[in-house]
Formats: sequence, structure tokens, C-alpha cells
Amino acid sequence: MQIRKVATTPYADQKPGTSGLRKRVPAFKQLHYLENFVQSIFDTIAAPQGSTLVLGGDGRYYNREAIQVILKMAAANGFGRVMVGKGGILSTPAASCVIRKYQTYGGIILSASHNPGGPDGDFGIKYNTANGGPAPEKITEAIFAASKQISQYCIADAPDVALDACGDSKLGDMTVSVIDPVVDYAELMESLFDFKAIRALLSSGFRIKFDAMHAVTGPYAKEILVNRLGASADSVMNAVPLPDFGNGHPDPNLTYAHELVEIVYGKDAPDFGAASDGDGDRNMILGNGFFVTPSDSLAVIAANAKLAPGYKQGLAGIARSMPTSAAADRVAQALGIPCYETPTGWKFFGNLMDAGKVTLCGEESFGTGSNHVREKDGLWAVLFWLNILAARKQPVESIVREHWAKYGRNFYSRHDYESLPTEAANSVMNLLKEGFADLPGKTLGPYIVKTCDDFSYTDPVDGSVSAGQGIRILFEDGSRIVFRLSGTGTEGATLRLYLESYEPDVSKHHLDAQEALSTLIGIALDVSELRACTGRDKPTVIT
Ligand code: G16
Repeated sequence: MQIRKVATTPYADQKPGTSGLRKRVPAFKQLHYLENFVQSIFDTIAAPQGSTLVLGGDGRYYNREAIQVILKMAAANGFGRVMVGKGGILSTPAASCVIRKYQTYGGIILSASHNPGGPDGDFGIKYNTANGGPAPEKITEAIFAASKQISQYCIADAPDVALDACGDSKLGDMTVSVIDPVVDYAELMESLFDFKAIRALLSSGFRIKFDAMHAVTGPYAKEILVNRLGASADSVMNAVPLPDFGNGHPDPNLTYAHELVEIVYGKDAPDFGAASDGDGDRNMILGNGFFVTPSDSLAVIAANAKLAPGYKQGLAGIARSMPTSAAADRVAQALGIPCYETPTGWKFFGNLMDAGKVTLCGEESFGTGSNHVREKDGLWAVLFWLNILAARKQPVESIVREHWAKYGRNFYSRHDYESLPTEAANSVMNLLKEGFADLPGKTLGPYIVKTCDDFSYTDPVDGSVSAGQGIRILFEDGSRIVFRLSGTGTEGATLRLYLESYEPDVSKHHLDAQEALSTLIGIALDVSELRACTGRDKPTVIT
């Protein structure tokens, strides 16, 4: 095998965001752009000669081409084996599962998650370490530093590898093992949940609808929900992964998963609805005409965890990202276990799980998961809910309402202002930072400001500090307003406004969240001068 050393010059914009490097496809197609980043990963991780790497992506546009480049670069950089999903496809949680199961050195995942795909859509790449989780900030920062100094990359001169049938082949000295992307993951799910009880539920007339949104989970959902659990074939919709996600936006929320939402809120609605995103790590849970917020979903799963065989010993602890509602904290308190508050980004949960401090993790951004892998996991959340429903034999809505009656309801909503000019988004954040020292003690409408800060996190395991993680206005009664800039967008800036208030009074639990939070929303808009700074009079997406 001939190894070519190719001279290159750095790109200045290869800083990984919340979850890896995400850019538009044309950016990745610039000369040496992908190669620079991949070489920066390899130079940073310095894997011993002969190491094994996992490789796969969500099948979006440019996945196949990128896989071939990475395989040839892995061979030139001394890897002994690359385990790649058939067709170059692996969902993000399945990649994490394979890294852990086969104890590989790490893995490269190609995905821009819930962002649209296609020739002008988004693409992304991230590195996961041997624990199966996204590389922590010290590694992503080192990759960025390497990308700013790169002068050459190494690539094998070799023909493309056939990826459409399982089995081993050689690329120079390196073995390429094409693996079934579903089988290891499906086995893991079967070890965690009561498949017998779920099968009985599904054969009793209980109807489900799972929307794979033309993305990676289609084959996983077919194998697990239909083949192994006996759901009817039409229970899984949009099940064939397409490189442009059928021109859709594979983001499982009430706005973008509207096809499913219409079914679940329509006539003859199924008992349970769910969707997952481009790379299969996010989930949305619905009952018949009922939406479960991701924050509530985490809390309900935590409160009912012992119903699933894989969690019957109980939970060591729970972790949630800072903007996620405190509903899970109340369950943790009742269970007498710790609840950790981390910055946004699944990578911050890795240390807590590795140290055995937490079992369940969740984020308001439609991410839920556990220590079974080190990524959030869409189908896992769906199966957990089905397990709970099979055990409790109650509708989704009544399970959530009973939960609120017991723990109180954390009214919660997120308002996204997408594709803002970066300066406009920054001006809102700067204005808030300049003003927040004066806010504590002030009365805003019915609320008294307790504290105001820019969230900073000290990892309890390795002591690393992550500052500047979002501006919080915390009120005396526990209500909160949080402002944060998204770290996953590829165009301009997305400003996220998170709102939360706690309502113990069961007679008010029926209220619509927007109604219950309307005063808080008004205060947030006033304090931030968001409308004046951005010229927007309403958010792009409300969840
Ligand atoms: C990624 C991260 C999540 C994070 C989400 C939103 O998810 O893995 O931990 O909550 O982005 O981040 P932001 O608010 O910065 O846009 P995914 O599903 O996009 O990989």
C-alpha cells in the first residue's frame, strides 16, 4: 500500500461545537477540509499502532464519500482495524454500543444530528473515546489546536472499500470489518427491557406509531419494534434512511415531526407515538393527543426505572443539563439519590457515568439515556416508555398526570430564535451580562430575583471547569429564565430562551405551558431587550 503525504494549510474554523464539527456540506467539500480535521483527530489521539477504530454515520449526504476518505486515512495512520457499519451507517447510540462492546480505541461518527441534510444541508464529524462517549472538551480543544497548525495529512492510495456486505477485507495492512449496524444494539436493548411484557402489550391491541423521519433509526425500529416485539409493520413510518431525509428536518419535536403529531392528535390516534432524529440519539414521546416534555420524560423514567429489568437495582444518581427542568431533581430527592446539573452537551455526562455516580441522564433538547452506552439514545427511551406502559397498563397521559400530582409540575418551555445574525445574538447576551449584577433582589412582576449568573461547572470527577455556559436568572420561588447560544447550528446564531416555573397545586396542572409561563416569557423579553436587539417578534420554534 502506497501512503501519500499531502501538504495542506489550516482552516481557521474547525472548532468543534456542542457535539463535534458541524458545517454545511459545501464547507466540508473544500479542498482538504475533511482530511485536515481527520488528521487533527489522529494527531491528537495518537492511537498506538494497530488500534481498532469504529466508524459510521447517519447516512446523510456525503456520508459515503467521507467514510472512504477516513478509511484510507486510518490505514495510512497505522490503525490495525476499522469496524464500519454496513453501508457506512451506524446510529450514534449504536456506535457507542459497538465501541464499548468490542473495547475499541475509539470511534468517528459522521452526523449533524437533527440538522437537515442534502447537497446544501449539514454534515458533521466527531470523535468518541474508548468509553463510547463524545470526546471531552480537553480533547476537542486539542483537536482544534492541531487543526490550526496542520501542514500535512497521510492517506493511502487505494481503491474504495466495498461497504454493502458484512465481512472483512484488507486496506493495505489494515482490516476493514463491515458489521451489521443493528444486531449488537438490538441485543443490548433486549438485555435491558422486558421484551416479553412489551410483546404482550403490543399484541393486546395497544397501537404505536414510531416516526424514523427518513433517518438512521428506521432499520433499528423495524428490527426491534416489528421483528422482535411484534408491532404491526405500519407502526414504523418514514423508515427508509434517505441522504436528504426526504427533504425534511429530522428533529423530533412538535414543529418538525408534524406528520406524526397530526396522527397522534388526530382521529383514531394510536396509544403511543414517538420519533427520533437524524442520527438516532434524540427522542420525542407522545401519548394519544398528549406531548411529554423531554424534562418530564426523564423524571417519569427515573421514578419508574425499577420496572425495567436492566434498572431493577435502582439508580445511582441522575444528571441533567442546566437548562433542563428540575422535574428530575424532585424524583432524585424522593429516591434519596444525587442529581447533578451539568452544562449542555452529552459529553459532560461521561465522567459521571464512568465514575458510577449516575445511571440516568437527560436533556431538554430531546435527549435521554443511561449508562448502557455513553450517548443519548432515542430508541432506548421509546423502549423504556413501552416497558413502563406494559407494566403499569395506564395511558401515557394518566402516568404523567399522576406524576405531577405526586411531585408537582415543572412548567417548562424553550423558545428558539434561529438563524439570527451573530452580532444580534451576541448583543442580547452582552446586554444581559452587563445588567445581571443589578438584578438580584429586584422584583419583576410577581417574581423576586434571587441570583443571576453565567453558569459555570466544575466536573466533580476530574475538576475541569467549563465557564460561560448560559445566563441564568433564578427567582426566589424556584422559577428560572435561561439564555444560551446554541453550539450546534451552522448558519448565523441560534438564541435559546428556556423558561421554567414550579406548580405544586394540582388544580393548575391542566394549564397549557405557554399560558402558565406567559408572565415569565414577558419578563424574559423585557430584561433581554430581545425583540429590539434581534428585530424578531416571535421565536422560530417553541417546544
Ligand atoms: C447535541 C448535544 C446535546 C445538546 C444538543 C443541543 O445534540 O449532544 O447534548 O443538548 O446538541 O445543543 P445546542 O443547544 O448547543 O444546540 P445532538 O442531538 O445535536 O447531537
